[in-house]
Amino acid sequence: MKKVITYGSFDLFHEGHYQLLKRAKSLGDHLTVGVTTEHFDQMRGKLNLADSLITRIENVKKTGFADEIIVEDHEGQKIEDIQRYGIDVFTLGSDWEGRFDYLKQYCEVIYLPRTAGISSTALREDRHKIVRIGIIGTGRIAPRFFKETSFVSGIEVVNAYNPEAESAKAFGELFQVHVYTDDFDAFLSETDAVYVASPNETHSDYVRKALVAGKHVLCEKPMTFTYAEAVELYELAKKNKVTLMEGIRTAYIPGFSQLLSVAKSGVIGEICDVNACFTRIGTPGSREMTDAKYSGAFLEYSSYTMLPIFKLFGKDYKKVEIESIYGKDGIDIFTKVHFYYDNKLATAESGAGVKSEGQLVISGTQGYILAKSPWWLTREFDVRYEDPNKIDHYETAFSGEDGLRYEIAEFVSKINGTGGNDYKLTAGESIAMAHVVEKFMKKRKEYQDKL
Ligand code: C2G
Repeated sequence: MKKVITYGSFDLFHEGHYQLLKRAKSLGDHLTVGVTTEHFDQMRGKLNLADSLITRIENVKKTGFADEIIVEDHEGQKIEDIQRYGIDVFTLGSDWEGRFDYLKQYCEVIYLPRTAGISSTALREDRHKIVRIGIIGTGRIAPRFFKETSFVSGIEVVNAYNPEAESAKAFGELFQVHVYTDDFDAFLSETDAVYVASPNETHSDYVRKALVAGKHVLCEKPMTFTYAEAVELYELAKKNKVTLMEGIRTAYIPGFSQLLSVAKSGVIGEICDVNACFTRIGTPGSREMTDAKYSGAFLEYSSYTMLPIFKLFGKDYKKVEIESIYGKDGIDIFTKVHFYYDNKLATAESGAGVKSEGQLVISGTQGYILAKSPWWLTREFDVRYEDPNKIDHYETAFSGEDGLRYEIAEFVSKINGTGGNDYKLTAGESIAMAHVVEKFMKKRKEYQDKL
């Protein structure tokens, strides 16, 4: 019996997939089809799958060509499968020509002609029109955002807005988009969504204006400085039926989701303490080092450090204490936030003029999780135990440099209603963070008023 194997995502199942499976089947007597998991697809850069794994498997099954369907979930699995199932022929469409020649030492490799004129990507784009996004603020992060959008299907940067003419001009020339400097309404009218990356104190006004105009909003953290305003903005988004998402990147990174799942799985016993630290000594004169009113250690980095705490312990802490070390003009160069829960403790530490070990430690009754810097761009972490010789190491693929593409992909999925439940960063968690921000601002202002 001649055994054939092929693989694919088979998202939005189409004629190209059907023809491929038909031809694959005709290469032998028995066809095994490997359908990829979402996690595996994410790792290989396919971020916006529309159909669930079950739907994709069902669609392959319906063709009647597959004698066996398996799930592909990791790199290197193809070699394992070929040996395990005694495969004679490995086949894929001609778009993969040459890429799997290394399998020739195990079986025959055949690239079948690809069906012209149809693809899942094109279907996804037909189903959901491309999100036209405008960037508000063309400072440090905007160029990175622009580049990262090109890795996510279904979104395109169409324009930008910055009242500072010089920065606007430079950005426009670099990226060949029109940058508005005064007519905000005209800027908005060309978009479906906006990314707010302007100075912190301007975030909430832009968010409100965009939401009122019915635009989806992705806003850099911190979105607002007060609890009431956070509530107001999420309600406004709900009322206008648009997506509002706070850009706390870590929340959307696959490795971070995995870390949370492992922490909650019970392997470290009951979780008792979370300690998250993020420090960066910025260049002298930069906002985070000098803007005592709207920047500083806490406002720049505590969204990251509070995130694992709220994700693991929830947002209903019993008490919060905030302590800072202040620098020139009363800017906080180091801030520690202590959260007290029922029989659980947590600390969020941020530094903008103090350097420390930027790590995340989650302590439990059986062991602990250690994620080293840069844990906020989670690529790997350890589970450690009393026995120092026993360490379970986890690594997750991470594409790009700054993880922004995962946040953008999540934003697109939410807009298209394909993102599933809102669990990565809920409105409630974002609002709870704004509440802590408000307490911090009050305390820092009291200190500054006495200077
Ligand atoms: N295909 C085709 N004609 C098209 C589109 C796709 O023949 N118009 C083929 C692809 O070449 C592939 C199969 O259909 O052999 C499944 O395609 P995808 O769902 O896009 O999966 P792919 O990303 O190619 O995954 O481990 C996974 C494999 O590497 C392939």
